[in-house]
Amino acid sequence: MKPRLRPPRFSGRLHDARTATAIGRWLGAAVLVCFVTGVLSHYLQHPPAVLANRLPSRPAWGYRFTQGLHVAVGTAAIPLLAAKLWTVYPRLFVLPPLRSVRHALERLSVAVLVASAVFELFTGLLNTAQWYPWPFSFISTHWAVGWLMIGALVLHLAVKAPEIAAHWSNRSAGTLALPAEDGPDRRSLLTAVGAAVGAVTLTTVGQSFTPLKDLDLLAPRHPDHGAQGLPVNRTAARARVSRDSVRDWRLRVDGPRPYELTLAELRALPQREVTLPIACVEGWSKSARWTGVRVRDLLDRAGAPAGARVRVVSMERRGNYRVMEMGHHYARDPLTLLALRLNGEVLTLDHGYPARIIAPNRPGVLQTKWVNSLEVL
Ligand SMILES: Nc1nc2c(c(=O)[nH]1)N[C@H]1C(S)=C(S)[C@@H](COP(=O)(O)O)O[C@H]1N2
Ligand SMILES: [Mo]
Repeated sequence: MKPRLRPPRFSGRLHDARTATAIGRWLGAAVLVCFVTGVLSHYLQHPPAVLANRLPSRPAWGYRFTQGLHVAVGTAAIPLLAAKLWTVYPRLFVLPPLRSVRHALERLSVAVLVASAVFELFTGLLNTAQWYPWPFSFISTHWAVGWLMIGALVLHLAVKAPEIAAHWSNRSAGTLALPAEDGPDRRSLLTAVGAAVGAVTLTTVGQSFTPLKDLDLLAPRHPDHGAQGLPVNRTAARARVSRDSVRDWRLRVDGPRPYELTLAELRALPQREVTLPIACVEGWSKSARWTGVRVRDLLDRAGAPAGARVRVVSMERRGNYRVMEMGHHYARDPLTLLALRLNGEVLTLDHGYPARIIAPNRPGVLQTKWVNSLEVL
């Protein structure tokens, strides 16, 4: 006689619905925060036509906050997801595997939810390290799978709503029946999960929340590491911009009254100083002091209409961030500069010498370095 394959038996209470709900609440909240901040980030970077000239340039710290939150909460969601999967994995062994059409659909939706959540956290984490060991585009795939994940989550919450309600708190009806001696086990597990979340958060959040920068041991970037006290994402060497190539540099401003300026002429114009952060999409951010000419003043001189959008083109030959566009709220904001100096010194080549854009409430990728021309649209 063949030995019958017997499913493993799970007796501990740490795999029950109350534990799954307790961890699931936090994980669900984290996924929602990541989704909302992710959608925001996407539309700030790739605005559809209706938004292109409507995006607000304030609050100046807006993108720094929402993207810092996106990456911090996404990082914290990794131990939460691991704990949640450990809590529910015995359900992989339910027999029979498919009981009804409804049960089959429910299992399918959970499979989609698990796969998309694992995919989002994995690709997001590797993106913070700028590591892309896959053949697809990170941005469009992370964006599309985010929608898949949120759809599967909504379905999951709807299907599980009665169970979630029954196990929402310790005092919920379903758990009163549990033996009292199981209480401490669950508390230990939840404490351990909380400690793991606290540990990954405290050792990474300093990459953006600079009061905690001294604890930033695990994040790929440290806010203090980089020339002139600011990290560099893409170096001049990688962008193929050299000292030689900027020697005879001139700024061109195209508009109703086009003109050109040498660096000396730009330096002779009224200089403004602003304090604004670079907030990289990959999660690090840092505030700095920038000095330069208001973009608004440069546009006025070219006779640009007040509501016009502006295209900024970099000297960089190739690269996804060579050309950038900004709506009039950014272009007209008195904080938006064509910066020539950073923290009191002339920009280094890596930070965009001879001139770069710095604007409030914008993703770092749109803070164009090595600016060649401004075009009124
Ligand atoms: N021309 C150009 N500008 C660019 C980039 C680029 O690749 N090319 N990278 C951007 C990114 S991703 C960030 S986060 C900021 C970083 O500026 P920093 O290197 O001065 O800190 O510059 C932005 N400006
Ligand atoms: Mo960036």
